[in-house]
Amino acid sequence: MSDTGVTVKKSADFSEWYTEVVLKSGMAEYAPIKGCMILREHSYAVWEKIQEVFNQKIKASGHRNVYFPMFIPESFLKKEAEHFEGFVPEVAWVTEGGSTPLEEKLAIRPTSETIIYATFAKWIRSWRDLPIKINQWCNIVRWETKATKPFLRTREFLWQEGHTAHATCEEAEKEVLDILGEYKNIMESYLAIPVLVGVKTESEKFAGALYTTTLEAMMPDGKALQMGTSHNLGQNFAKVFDITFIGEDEKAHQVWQTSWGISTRLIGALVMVHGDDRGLIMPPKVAPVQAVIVPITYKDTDSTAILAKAKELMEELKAKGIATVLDDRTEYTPGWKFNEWELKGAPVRIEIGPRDLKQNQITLARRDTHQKTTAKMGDAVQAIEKLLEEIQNNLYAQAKTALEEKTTIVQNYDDFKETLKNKGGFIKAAWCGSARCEEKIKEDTGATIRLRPFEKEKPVANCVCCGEKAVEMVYFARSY
Ligand code: 86X
Repeated sequence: MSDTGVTVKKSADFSEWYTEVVLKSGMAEYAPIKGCMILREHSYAVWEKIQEVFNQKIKASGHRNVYFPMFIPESFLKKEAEHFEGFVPEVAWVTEGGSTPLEEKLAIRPTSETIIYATFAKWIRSWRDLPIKINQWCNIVRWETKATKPFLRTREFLWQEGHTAHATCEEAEKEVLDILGEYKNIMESYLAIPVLVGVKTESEKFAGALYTTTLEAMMPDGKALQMGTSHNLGQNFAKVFDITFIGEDEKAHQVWQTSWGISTRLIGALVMVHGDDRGLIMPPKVAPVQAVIVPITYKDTDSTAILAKAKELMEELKAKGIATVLDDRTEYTPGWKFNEWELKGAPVRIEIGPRDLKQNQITLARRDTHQKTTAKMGDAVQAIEKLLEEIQNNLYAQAKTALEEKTTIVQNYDDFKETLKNKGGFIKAAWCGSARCEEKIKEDTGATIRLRPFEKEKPVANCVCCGEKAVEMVYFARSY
């Protein structure tokens, strides 16, 4: 196998396969800084698509984008001492400007609650100033000590963080769920990745929150991946940062807040869930290149007519909003181009060769199933639009089946441990609600409660750990 293609099978060494795919497809490059990565054109385009979709949604519901400084004075972080303690080892600091020590050292934002909420306190005076609904797209730095992995865990990453302040608890509650719904839509309808939604347990939630809602996906190696979170912060930060308003009742109240985020981690999930032994498979709705036209021409033969047809088709497809590339490079053979575009995950390949030309048709190859079909030149656009839709749906359906296959209901602790060891995935089991059992299971098996589902089901048995009466069914898994 050449050094340009993927040399490791997804089923043979999942971790190696992943690294090869992100590097060789042109998504990412290691940076000359430990734990950091370069997002290249092919992944940044996916991020831009996510931004486009999410921006459109949140703006329609009255949110506005802003930008706060990336430097956070130490005293700000210390204001929420309780949550801060646990995060201290992950904070990167700026201590000098030029060669002059700073009077107060500055954190490079690990998240922006403190600087944003200190500002909210200045903006908010009366109920007329509410709600405030802002979002920022930015970079975040967390000095990870665990092993890093492109997209999934790097010391610097890109995300959006939304921050809102409301007059009532109900309004904040609705905001948390509205955003969770938008996240679910992006993950399922665009990235074609099915997710479970629910609430984190007390020990897994963000310490600054009343409760944390989460979206969790299943990776092919049986490990869960948190795809996004939306927190109801209650009045916790309002107390610390003194964010009060005079209500219509002319009395002082503290605001109710939410914060929420998704990150470039989503791109890692997309690679893991959809990729195969030939490389990436891009869901059409986020694919930077949705269709690639490869003219089947060879050296020393006249390709004028084929190229003319190819150009004509490209213009037609572009006019219909289909991201199309005509790969008319002469220095590569058609076969070489096929491999490269498969590696890059272009969902549809369009071939136009001498035979196609003669029959006034095109040959279409699907990236997901490798099926080949032909279409009359006059029906090309319609056929391609239909194919893109089918691929989008098929990728979701496949991922959904994989998620279901990797979800096991267990009744007792022996089955729990057996399943986790042999199969991994989500384990749905009855839980008594105690942190003690949750902790014991984590110690024994490495699995944590990923979420308590919104859709409640009656416990099928007693608590999988202690055997006492269970209060609910929850999802356990080992996770990234
Ligand atoms: C928690 C909470 C929240 C907005 C989100 O999950 C979505 C977007 N923020 C983030 N968190 C921290 O607060 C935190 C704080 C420090 Cl100082 C740190 F070093 C790491 C952190 N990691 C997560």
